[in-house]
Amino acid sequence: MSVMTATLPPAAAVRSVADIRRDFPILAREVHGRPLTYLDNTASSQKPIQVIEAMNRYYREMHANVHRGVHFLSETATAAYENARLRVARFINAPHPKQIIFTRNTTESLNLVAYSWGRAHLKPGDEVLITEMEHHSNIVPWQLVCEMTGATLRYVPITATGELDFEALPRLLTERTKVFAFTAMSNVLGTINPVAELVAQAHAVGAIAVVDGAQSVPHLATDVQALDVDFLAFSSHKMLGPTGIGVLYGRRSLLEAMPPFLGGGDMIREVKMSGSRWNELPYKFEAGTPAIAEAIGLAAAIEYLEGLGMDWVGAHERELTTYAWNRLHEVEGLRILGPEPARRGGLLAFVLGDIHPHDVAAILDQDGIAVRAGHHCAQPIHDHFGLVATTRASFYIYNTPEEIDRLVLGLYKAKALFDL
Ligand code: 7TS
Repeated sequence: MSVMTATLPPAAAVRSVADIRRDFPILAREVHGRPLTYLDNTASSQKPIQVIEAMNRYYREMHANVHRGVHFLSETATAAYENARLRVARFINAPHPKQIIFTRNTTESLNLVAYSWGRAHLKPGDEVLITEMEHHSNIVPWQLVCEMTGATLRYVPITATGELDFEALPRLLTERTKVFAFTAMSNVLGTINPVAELVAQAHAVGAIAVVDGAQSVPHLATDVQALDVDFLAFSSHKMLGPTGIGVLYGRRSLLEAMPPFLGGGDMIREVKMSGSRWNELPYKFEAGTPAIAEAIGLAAAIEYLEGLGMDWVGAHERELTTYAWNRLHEVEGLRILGPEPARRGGLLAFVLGDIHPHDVAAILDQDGIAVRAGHHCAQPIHDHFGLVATTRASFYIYNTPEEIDRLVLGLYKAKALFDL
C-alpha cells in the first residue's frame, strides 16, 4: 500500500451517492415510465445487493434450523445467526450479546416489554408516561397493559414547534411513574429527542426508560451504554435490512428477572407436564424457529452502514433535509410540521393548502415519486395539529438533491391541478 492511500480518508467517506445507488438494484427501476424517486424511507428502506446476496447465500449454502442439530449445516446456521447477534450488539455498544433479543420488529419489541415487564411490575396507582408524538406501537401496548394492571397512562404534551414540552415534564414524571417510554425520533415531526437527558430524568424518579429507536437507530450512531437506556427497540427493515426481524436491547438485570413473553420451543430449559423452566438469555425471549436468514441480512445491513460510517449517514441526511426544507418552503401554501432542520431527522411531513394528502401522494406517484400519505400510525400527533393526515417525504443514504427537485416540481403540478 502506498503512503498516499494511507493518508486518504477512509474509502467509505469518499464514496459518492451515485456509487452507493448502484448497490441498490431497485433504484434503477422505473415506475409509471419515470425513474423511481424513493422518498418513503421512514416507512421502510430499500436493500443493497450485499444484503440480498447474504440472504441468498444463506439459503443456497447454509440453511438448517439453529440451536438444534449437531450436524454441520445446523452448526453453520447457528454460528451465522449468533454472529448476527454479536454484530447488532457491537453496533449499539451493548455490553453483551445476550442482551440482544431478536423479535419481528419494533412493534413486537415494545409489546414484549409492555407485556413481560409491565404485567409483572405495574399495579393500580402506578403510572406509565409516554408522549403525544409516539407511533401507535409505543401507545397501544401501554394502553393494553394499563387496562390489564390498573395503572394509569399519561402523555407528555408537545409544543407548537413539535418538540416535547419540557416544562410540563416535572409535573408528569413523578415517583408514581414506573415506565417512561418515548421515541428517540418522531416519524411525523422528525423531532430528535434528547434521549440521555430523558433517561436520566426517568431514572431520577425510579422509572425505567424504554426508547423507541425505530427512526433513530437507522440514522444516528447509537450507544446504549452512553444513553443508559433500559430498553431500546428497533426494526431491521428501516436500516437496509430485511423485513421480519427486529431487535429489543434490554438491561441484563431487567431481562433476567422478566417472565417469558411467548412460550414454545427454544425458550425452555425443561418442560414437565407439571410446568416448565426457562432457557437463559436471550433464548428465553425467542420462542420458536427464529428469522435466521433475516438475522444474517440484518448483519449485512449493519456491515454496510458501518462501511459508510454513521457519521456520514447523519451528515448526508442533514444536508438533504436542509435542502428539502428550503426548497419546500418555496412552495406557497405548504406547511411543514415539526422543528427546524438542525433539530430534526431526515423526514418532512407537510400539508399543501387544502389538497388531501392522498391526492398529493397520488399525483407524485404518477411521476414515479414514492411518498407516504396518511396518519403514519401516529394519530394523536395529527389530532394535536387538527389534521387527519399529512404527506411525508423521507430520506436515506441514496437520496439526492435532484430527487428533492423532482418532488418540488411534482408539488407544483399538484397545485396547478387543484388550482391552488
Ligand atoms: N416506532 C416508530 C417511531 C416508527 O416510525 C415505526 C414505523 C414503528 C415504531 C413501528 O415499526 P415496525 O417495524 O414495527 O412497523 N413507522 C412507520 C411509518 O412511519 N410509516 O410506516 C411505518
